[in-house]
Amino acid sequence: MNMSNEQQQTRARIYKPSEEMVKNAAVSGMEGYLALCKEAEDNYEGFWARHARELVEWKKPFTQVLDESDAPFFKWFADGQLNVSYNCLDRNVNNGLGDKVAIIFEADSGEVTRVTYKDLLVRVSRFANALRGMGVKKGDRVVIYLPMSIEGVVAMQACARIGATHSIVFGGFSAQALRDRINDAGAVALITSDGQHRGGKALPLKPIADEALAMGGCESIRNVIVVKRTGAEVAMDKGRDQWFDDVCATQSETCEPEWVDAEHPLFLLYTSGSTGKPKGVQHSTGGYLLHAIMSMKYTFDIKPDDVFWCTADIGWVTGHTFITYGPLACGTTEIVFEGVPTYPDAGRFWKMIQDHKVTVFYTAPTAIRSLIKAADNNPAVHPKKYDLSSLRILGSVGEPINPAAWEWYYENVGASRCPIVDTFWQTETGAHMITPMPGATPLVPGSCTLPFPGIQAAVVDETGTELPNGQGGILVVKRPWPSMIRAVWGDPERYKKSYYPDDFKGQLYLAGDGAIRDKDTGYFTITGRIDDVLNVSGHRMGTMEIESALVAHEKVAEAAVVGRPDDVTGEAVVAFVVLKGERPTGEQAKAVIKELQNWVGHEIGPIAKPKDIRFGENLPKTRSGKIMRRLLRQLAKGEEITQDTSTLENPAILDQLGQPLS
Ligand code: 6R9
Repeated sequence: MNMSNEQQQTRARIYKPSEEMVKNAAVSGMEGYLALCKEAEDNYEGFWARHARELVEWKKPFTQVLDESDAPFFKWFADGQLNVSYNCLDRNVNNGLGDKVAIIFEADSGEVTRVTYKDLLVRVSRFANALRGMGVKKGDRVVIYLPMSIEGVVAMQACARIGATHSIVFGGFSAQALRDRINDAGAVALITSDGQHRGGKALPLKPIADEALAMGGCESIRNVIVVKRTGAEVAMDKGRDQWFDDVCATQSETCEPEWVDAEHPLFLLYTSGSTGKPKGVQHSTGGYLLHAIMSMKYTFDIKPDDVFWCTADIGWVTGHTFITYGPLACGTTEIVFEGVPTYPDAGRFWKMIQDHKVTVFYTAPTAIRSLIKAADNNPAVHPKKYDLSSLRILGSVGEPINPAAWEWYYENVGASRCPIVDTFWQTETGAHMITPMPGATPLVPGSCTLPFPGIQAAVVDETGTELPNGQGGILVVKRPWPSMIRAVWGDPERYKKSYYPDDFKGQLYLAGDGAIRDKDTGYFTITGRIDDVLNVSGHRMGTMEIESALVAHEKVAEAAVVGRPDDVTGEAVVAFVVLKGERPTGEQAKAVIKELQNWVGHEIGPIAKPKDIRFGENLPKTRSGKIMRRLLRQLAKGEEITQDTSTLENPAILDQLGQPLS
């Protein structure tokens, strides 16, 4: 399949890092990047071991590096002992950073609270002691169902401090989802809050937790700890439920960390969305921490004076690695934001960058696209209206970023001087896998460029044979890496099947995404989940390619494309489109459909023309902003939606999108 015109045009547009960036960055120039890659190639274990010794503080140093004896269940640094909370807090306090601000918390209301490293260590120690006092011990699972808050970070760190394995359930998930995760993990304690503030509204949380606990299957829970946030009246079960502040009040300010083996499970995180019941992705302690730190150092080039802001929720892996662990382990000052990007208006992100002098900003393409739309409609919330001169690096994560959004982000947020690191990674990978290095990699919009040093990514065919550049295929990783998933909780077979399938003789990690490498540069472009690849009349194309073409049209704000079985062509392309203006109906809608069909035909080729285009005011998204393609596929086929839509942000739009016009 040919590339869209948009991609072809932008291919020629290459953005080189500035001289200053090259000079000062941790990975300096392509020579710096290639030297690290070569170090890893020449001595794979030595490369990771060197970083593990330099960047992590060990209680007991490791002597083993990679253990492949039980492949594909890999172990890293197995005889080493450490504590993640010690590395994130005590280490910084001991190094003279006690009075440095660790967290700048901005509430939904705009209220700002600053917490120093010293304060944070005290808060974590107190809560860790409280958990210990309740009998929570090393290896126990603790479910955390909290909004974005200082206590959310404290709870995670406190679990890490005592060796309990946390499992965060995103605060937007339903009682059923919470119940299923508590049940699967066999958690002994639940940490939640009375409610949460979002967009000026106070929403309940404890009542949902109560509903989950009442469903049956949560009998393992002995203690429920409740953070007071909204002040809403909530039911407290005597003997089971206690207020967070009360349990912390009487505790000592110091807490001896539990020293755990490097392979000890730091956390479980259930992957949302796709088929079947959610998978509890199990992460290690040592390897995970190492790559969280390396990603901060190399991808974000983090420096002592940086103010880092990752806009993700702690309920997602991005919030784990780039809020709770990576930044703190590097002694960084970071922003933790409770609210939403559109409240009190869609200039919130830009205002916060201005107010807190954010230097490194990390967000998702879906947020960028919605803010483009908002800025188009209301010039007052355009990023150019704010002083964003503190910024030096921008990041993108969660889905492929289409070149048009990339360009807008680059020009309007980064003032054409901040490199954009388009970071490809997954819940299962723990940290960055394919990403530019800001002081080294020439950028091409829409491409996540080259593997993180040490990561051996490749594009293969169905038999696992590596494909030449220019040929699209399946994205795999050839060697185990320290921060990789260790297990699917309680289901070793599922781990093997999902990530080390027999098709590849159990030798290659299957990411589940398609990718293509550029003929000349070897740069990776992610073409979308493998299940999103369409085959129309024998032509393969990524849904992303068509989406990218649609979004490049001046009228289109956002688009999602899925396949629908078709008698003649095998599959037909169905596009769900959000326009920048009003949602059209009747004759007007038909005219826009024609226009967009012709546009896509013109951009990619007639084969890619959507057969059916539906308009909505939005797309069905999870609260983390991921488009729910399963639902779209059902809508495209005209099927009734029977599945649970409780994780949807706005279920009402399903009705709009269900109506075919063409
Ligand atoms: C970190 C995170 C993982 C899936 C992944 C891929 C998509 C993430 C991307 C990207 C293209 C990027 N994805 N980052 N696709 N370019 N920079 O998002 O984890 O929630 O597990 O999602 O997201 O499809 O397989 P997770």
